[in-house]
Amino acid sequence: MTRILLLLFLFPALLAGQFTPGEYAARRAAAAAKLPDGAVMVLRSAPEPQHDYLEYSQSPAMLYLTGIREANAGLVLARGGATGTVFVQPRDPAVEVWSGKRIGPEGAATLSGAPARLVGELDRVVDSLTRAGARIVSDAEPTGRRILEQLRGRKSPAELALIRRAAEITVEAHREAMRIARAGMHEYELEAAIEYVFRRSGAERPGFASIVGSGPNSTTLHYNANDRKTEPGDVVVMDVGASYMGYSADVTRTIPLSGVYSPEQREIYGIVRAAQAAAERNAKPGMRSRFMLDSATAVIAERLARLGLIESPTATYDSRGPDGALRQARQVGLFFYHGLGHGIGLEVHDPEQYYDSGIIAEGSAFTIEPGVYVRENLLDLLADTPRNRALIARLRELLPRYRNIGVRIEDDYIVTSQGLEWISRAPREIEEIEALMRRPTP
Ligand SMILES: [Mn+2]
Repeated sequence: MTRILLLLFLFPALLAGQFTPGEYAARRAAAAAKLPDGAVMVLRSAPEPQHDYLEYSQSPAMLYLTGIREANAGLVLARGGATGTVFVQPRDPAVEVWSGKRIGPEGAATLSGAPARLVGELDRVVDSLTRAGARIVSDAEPTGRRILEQLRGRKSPAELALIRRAAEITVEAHREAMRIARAGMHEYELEAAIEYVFRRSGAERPGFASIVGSGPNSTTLHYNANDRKTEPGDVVVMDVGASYMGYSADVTRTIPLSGVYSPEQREIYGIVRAAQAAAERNAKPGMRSRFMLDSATAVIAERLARLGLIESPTATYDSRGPDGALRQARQVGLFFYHGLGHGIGLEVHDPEQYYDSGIIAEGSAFTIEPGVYVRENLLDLLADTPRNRALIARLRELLPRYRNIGVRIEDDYIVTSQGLEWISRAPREIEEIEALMRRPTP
């Protein structure tokens, strides 16, 4: 196995075949076994783009169970129905002049390991199944979605190899961004450099809209306008991921545009990195996934309290809910306000087996991504109550020092029989990043 994987990395082109027909057949058999009595799973490919000549992207469910990347395709899978049947468009030399070669039923059968028919017959097949009393289950409804989530939450070795390659490409893109970044660049210049490396390396596209947020934008979680001109003294959060053969990585680095972190940026960066390290120590196979979040949050709370940005690690404040009512919320949540991580795979937020089991296990692929964000409008978010007044006074004094520093560090991990493996080895320690950004002065 090791030797096969090694070959795959030496010759990434070999990955082009992606999965064997046997693997697709095994996935369908596993899905069929989970179907309730009398149910038949019917999948249809993602609809074609509404506008002409846009890129087509297959639905993850179809891709997972058949490998078919064409539009106008389908799958019918009955409980106990062996391999299922795939449906595709006919070969058509006249149309193929315009839109490229179709695989046709023969190619679809070879690819998926299932008997293949023409997609024109799909509706008739579904009608007759319905008439015979079958309950049709699609991937859009809870039963079908649930079955696919359970299967997709545990990745095969072949899937992990693709995720590993997506992460490697993303790491190279981060290195390139670190090499070229300088104050005065627009965010989109970094975005372009990153996505150039993706495509040049064989990734088909970014797995999600690239986030390149500098200065105040570093504190906005899903900022992706990427059109601000950077300034000296800014940090820039780059949250990006290549999609390789359909599998997406998701890696974030936060770097100083001037090439050197300011003392305040170092303090915040150190907190986030320490939180990530704590979560990593608690991310061993067999451990409760909850420990990752708890340990990271504890580190952030303790160190923010030391900086004085919160009153104590466990301190709370009056938080006004959408209904206007006040409730107690943890002060640490004013600075760390998103989840710690998620599964990665065919979707950048992919199903993950620990969502159900609560336990980290072999076959997992997930991120760990703590962050601390000091928003310039933080005080506007605090209700003016007697309880909050001391906190507001404290923040009014401290915020200017830390304002507009948003730091997120996100890495990708897989769990194999060897244990947890960090697969997104882009520079992430302060010294490593500053060293890569150091340029000879002209
Ligand atoms: Mn993420």
